[in-house]
Amino acid sequence: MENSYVLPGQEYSRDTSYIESRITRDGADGWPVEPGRYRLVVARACPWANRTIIVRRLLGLEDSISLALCGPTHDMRSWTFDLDEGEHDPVLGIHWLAEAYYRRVPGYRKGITVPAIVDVPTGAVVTNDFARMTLAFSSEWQEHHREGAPDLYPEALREEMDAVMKRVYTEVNNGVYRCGFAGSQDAYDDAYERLFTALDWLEDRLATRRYLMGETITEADVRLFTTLVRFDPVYHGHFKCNRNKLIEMPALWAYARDLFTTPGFGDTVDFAQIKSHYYEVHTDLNPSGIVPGGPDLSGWLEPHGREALGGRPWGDGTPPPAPRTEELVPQDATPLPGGVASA
Ligand SMILES: N[C@@H](CCC(=O)N[C@@H](CS)C(=O)NCC(=O)O)C(=O)O
Repeated sequence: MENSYVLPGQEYSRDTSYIESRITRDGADGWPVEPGRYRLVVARACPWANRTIIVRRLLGLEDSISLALCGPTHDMRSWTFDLDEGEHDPVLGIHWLAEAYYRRVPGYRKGITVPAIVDVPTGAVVTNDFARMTLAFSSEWQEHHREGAPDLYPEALREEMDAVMKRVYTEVNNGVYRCGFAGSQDAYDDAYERLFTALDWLEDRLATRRYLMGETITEADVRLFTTLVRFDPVYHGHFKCNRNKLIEMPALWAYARDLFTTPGFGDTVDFAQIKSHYYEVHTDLNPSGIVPGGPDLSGWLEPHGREALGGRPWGDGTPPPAPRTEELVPQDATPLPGGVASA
């Protein structure tokens, strides 16, 4: 189940309390920045985890923070390492992600969620506070960024960016969940209205700006992208976000394709795992567990034409190199050739 609750007749409400310890340069919470010490646990299916995979790649933190991949579906105890040999994570040596949560908080009773960062020496979760994780990758881990890493949270844009990211979070990232898990017709109607009001705002905003904050890629784009890329495969049908598809919003669709073919974005997306997770795990919404065949993904590689808006995607930086072989998305789960971005 999602880390959430919904009572019949009520609006969906996300549980936003987390294990909030921070990994910082000064180690104030007991967890100092230290390359090789931490393991980022994700599922490619999850939009909140997808953010961390993208930001880790854009900043070149692969050598500093290792990656553990849970499979797309669950057993009774939530996420497992069923994709790994022997169904155990090779570094943490555990089958259930829950084990790392229990090492941190015995009997942990809240959602066993991804993304989570685990301290390898103790095997305990340090944080599952996804919103802070990526910003910390930008600020606290700066000394370990690759050469040419972009500035994803530029000082001069922060005030406006925080406001844009807040609206994107409440209305879009979480807005689709509010539609999908609405507990009454009224709650759904309200959620649907809010979601498409925000998508109309974004469609306008992106008609004249190459990226959400203008000229260059920022964390705000990462956050919007992970919802857009799931929109037609899952949110449109499974979550009833169906006023229109993403492909029917010209600016948003071209923007999403632009990012998809940008190194570090599309090459992290596994459409097969995304569909499998939502349609198989949410048995309350889809009791048959049947995963739909569509949509056709070939349109993702159609020319997007967004270069005409100008912009300097990486600012003073450079694109990241291709993903490492062991982190490639399987070819049958992506329209990208070889699972590697083509732009
Ligand atoms: N922890 C964050 C975001 C992470 C999150 O909700 N992840 C989902 C997957 S997309 C999860 O792990 N849910 C628990 C589960 O599926 O068992 C939140 O609850 O807002």
